[in-house]
Amino acid sequence: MSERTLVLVKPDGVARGLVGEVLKRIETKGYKLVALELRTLDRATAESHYGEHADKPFFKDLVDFITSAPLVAAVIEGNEAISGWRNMMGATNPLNAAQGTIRGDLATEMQNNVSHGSDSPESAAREIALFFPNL
Ligand code: IDP
Ligand code: MG
Repeated sequence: MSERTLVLVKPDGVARGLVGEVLKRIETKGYKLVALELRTLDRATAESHYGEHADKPFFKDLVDFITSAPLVAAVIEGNEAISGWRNMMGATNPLNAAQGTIRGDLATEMQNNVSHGSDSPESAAREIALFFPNL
């Protein structure tokens, strides 16, 4: 079933020049880009985006990180895009992410793991509306 999901190339990925690498994987896989923007997040948007983690010990550092520099936000569309993109990213901790995945190939640290993807249809709808309210 065709669905949409939110993709972020996080500030570490943008700073390291990995936007092209990530977008190339998305396009080569066969997903369609339906929105794409370079943006520096404000704190309120970041705290809303990561609201499910508000009580975690890493929350403040995570919000500091995600607002620290520009990121790339995108919406991609395709068959089973939510789980498909999660599979392409690999495990949250790059040390556990398989080779061949974005985090497995391109990252070494849990926080600075290059990319984000929505984890369910509900979070995809919420996150897409947060980043691209006009979509
Ligand atoms: P996900 O990005 O794979 O969905 P989540 O558990 O939703 O993983 O965590 C959101 C983001 O918060 C992660 O991608 C990572 O950047 C950061 N994060 C998660 N757990 C930790 C941790 O234990 N220490 C530091 N940062 C973390
Ligand atoms: Mg998550």
